[in-house]
Amino acid sequence: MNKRLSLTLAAALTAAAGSAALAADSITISMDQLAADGGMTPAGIVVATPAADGKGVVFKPELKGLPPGEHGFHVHEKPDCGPAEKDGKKVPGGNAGGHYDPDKTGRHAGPTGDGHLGDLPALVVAADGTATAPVTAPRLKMSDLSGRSLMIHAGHDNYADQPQPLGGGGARMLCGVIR
Ligand SMILES: [Cu+2]
Ligand SMILES: [Zn+2]
Repeated sequence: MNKRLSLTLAAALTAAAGSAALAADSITISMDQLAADGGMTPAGIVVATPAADGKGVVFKPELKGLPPGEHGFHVHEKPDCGPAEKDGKKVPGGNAGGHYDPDKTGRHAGPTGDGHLGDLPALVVAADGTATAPVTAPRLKMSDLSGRSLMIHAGHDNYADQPQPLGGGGARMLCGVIR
């Protein structure tokens, strides 16, 4: 192989490696609907990518069959969507643990607050039951995501611990492990 050809080849390989690294910047999360008995049914995906301005993470949902309206949307601390047992009953999604809170603030303060880092802007489901509107979390980094889970709650999120704890979202409705 002559020198020029090997240099061209090296440049091509470097370019290929570069585009592979770019593709790896997005994470596709498979979401499951959580049943009361602990069962799980696939409900679509959410794709996480770095925000274009370099600040935060954009979550782009492709989900259907959901109750219309706003739903609490959080990164939870553990990569497990299975049910937990409490007082002899199954709690869907309980194994995901609490909201991702690396600074141990112990406070649910919403996407722009100074509490849980896993507090995302609410997910909006349209009247036809689909969710496609992107959600931008300004304080998160892509490096916060792997090894955690993404959760959508049955109820809304008021970004506070009053009048109900954790924004009042209640039951865990959809969950996906973030690989
Ligand atoms: Cu949650
Ligand atoms: Zn929270």
